[in-house]
Amino acid sequence: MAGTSPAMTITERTKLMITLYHCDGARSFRPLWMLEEMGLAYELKMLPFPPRVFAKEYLAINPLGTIPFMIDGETRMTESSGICYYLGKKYGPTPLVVAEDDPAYGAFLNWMYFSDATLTFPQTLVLRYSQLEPEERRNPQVATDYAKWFLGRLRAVEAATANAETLCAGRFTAADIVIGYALRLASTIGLAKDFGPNVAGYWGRLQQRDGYKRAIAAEQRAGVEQNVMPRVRA
Ligand SMILES: N[C@@H](CCC(=O)N[C@@H](CS)C(=O)NCC(=O)O)C(=O)O
Repeated sequence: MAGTSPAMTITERTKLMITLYHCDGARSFRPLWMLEEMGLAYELKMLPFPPRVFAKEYLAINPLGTIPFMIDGETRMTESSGICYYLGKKYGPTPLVVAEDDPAYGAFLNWMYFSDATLTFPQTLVLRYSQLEPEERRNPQVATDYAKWFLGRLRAVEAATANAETLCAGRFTAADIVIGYALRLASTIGLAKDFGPNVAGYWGRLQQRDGYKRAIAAEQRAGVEQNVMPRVRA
C-alpha cells in the first residue's frame, strides 16, 4: 500500500480502511482519483443520485446528504478537494502535495480552493437549471449565464497551461486532480466544446493517466457490483 509508513505492520495497515461514498461522475471522483494515484486501500460505496432522494438512509451517515463523504477512523470529511489534501498529507509524503517550503505552495493551495469554490460552483447551476430541475422549473437564462461564468473562470486554467504540462510545481499534483474533475464535469454537461486549446490539450493529457483510468474503472466496477446505475448528477 503506497503512502503508508514502511514501519507499519500488515495488521496495522489492514485496519486502515478508508471508506468513500460516491455517486457516478460526482465530485467524490476527486478523492477516488487521489486514492488511486496514491495506491491506497479503500472501500467505495456507490449511491444513486441524489442520495437525499434515492438513498434516504444515507442522511443518517451524512446529514448534509452530499457526496463525497469519507470515513477514515475517527475522521469524517465532506469536501472533495479537502479530502485530497488530507489523504496526501496523512498518507504521504507524496509528490501529489506541494510542500509549504516550495515556492509553488501558494499556487498549489489556490488551485485546491479554486477547484470547487470558483470552478465547479457555476457548473452546478448549469446542470441544475438545464437538466436536474423538473421541466417547468428549468431556466435557460440561468444555464447560459453560468456556463459563460464558468468559461470565464476557466481562463485561469487556459493561462496556466499555455507553457506547462500541469498547473503548478512542474509536475502532476493533487491540484491537477481537483481541477481535472471540473473538466470532466464540464465534458459531461456539454461545455468541453468551448474549452480553449490549452485546456483541451491539458484535459486530454489528464485522461491518459493510469491513475485517472484506474479511478474510472473502479467507479464503473463498483456501480455494476453494487447495482447502482449512473444518473445525472453534480
Ligand atoms: N463543496 C463540496 C460539494 C459537495 C456537493 O454538493 N456534492 C454534490 C454532488 S457533486 C451533491 O452531493 N449534490 C446532491 C445534493 O446536494 O443533494 C465538495 O467539494 O465536495
